Amino acid sequence: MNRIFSGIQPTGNLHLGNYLGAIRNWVKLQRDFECIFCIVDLHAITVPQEPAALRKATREVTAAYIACGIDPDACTIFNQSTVRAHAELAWTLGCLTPLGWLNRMTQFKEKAGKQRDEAGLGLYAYPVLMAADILAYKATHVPVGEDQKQHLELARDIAGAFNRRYGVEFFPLPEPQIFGTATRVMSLRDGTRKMSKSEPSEQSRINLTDDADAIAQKIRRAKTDPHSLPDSVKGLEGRAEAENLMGIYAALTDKSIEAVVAEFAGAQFSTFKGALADVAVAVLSPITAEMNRLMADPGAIDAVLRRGAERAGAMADGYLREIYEIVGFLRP
Ligand code: AQP
Repeated sequence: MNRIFSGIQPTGNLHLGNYLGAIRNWVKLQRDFECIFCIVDLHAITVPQEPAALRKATREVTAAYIACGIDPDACTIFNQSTVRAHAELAWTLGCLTPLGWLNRMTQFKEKAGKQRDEAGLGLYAYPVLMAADILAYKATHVPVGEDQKQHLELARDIAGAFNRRYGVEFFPLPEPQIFGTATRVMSLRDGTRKMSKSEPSEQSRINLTDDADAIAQKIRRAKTDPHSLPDSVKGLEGRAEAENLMGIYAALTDKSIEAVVAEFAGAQFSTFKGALADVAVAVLSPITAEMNRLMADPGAIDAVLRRGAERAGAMADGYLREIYEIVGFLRP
């Protein structure tokens, strides 16, 4: 059976980008794959997190997975720090990852920015931990957005390096699971930057916990340009905000961008934004309601995570024992 591993960092409120770019696709995958969906809290602390906020976000991401349609009985849902194999395997894999490979990672350069010497070792080693996440379960497929493609390439290289170093065929090389419709959702305040949990402006993103009024208000205030909407897809070129909002509408309604452009050709942004707010509320309201219902019972969320950790731990510990055997660690 092909096996999927994917995860989201509990670094704040999940937003429309996480939903359209990741979770919505995972819901479809659970029909055809054995799925492991993680809340990657070890990754989250590569940048500073307030402990209480981290705990709250971990439950919130779990609730979001379930509210979006991930079945906790059919899939394994757990938080990363509860399965020790992630951190342990990251060390083993880190020992055979050349620094030159890590130096090429663009996400580190973006996140560390000019303060490179201040950035933590964890942020630098983030892609090695991601490789460990995937390889700890011998996952065969990883759904990735555009931004994570480079890290998955590295995970494949690290898997190959392990197999070569020890002369084994232990790790499968994980394949990217690309979605034709995978959407890169951009900020509502700047169509050239991706919608992000850690962006300070609340107005830049639609959170899965936003109510209908907040969604409508954020869309109404979304940045636009002074022109009416184009009558061809080519007319979206150089109009990042129009392209983003129309792309979101297309993703939410499961229509092609061509169909959406045809539907709103020549319309004013105000008309289009009204329609966009309606579909966003229609799609997100049931998710928000279900999330709120789940969040009211943290004990039940913790039970899901505990069950997931047991299942994931059993699988990963078995592989880790084999890996330690291959590496030559004595188990006295
Ligand atoms: N704007 C987006 N459009 C499409 N997909 C997105 N994803 C994130 N933002 C968008 C996808 O969501 C998954 C989980 O991402 P993550 O939380 O692990 O880290 P991230 O990609 O760094 O997300 P954020 O929101 O930008 O978090 P912060 O601000 O903490 O760094 C991934 O599959 C990602 O592609």
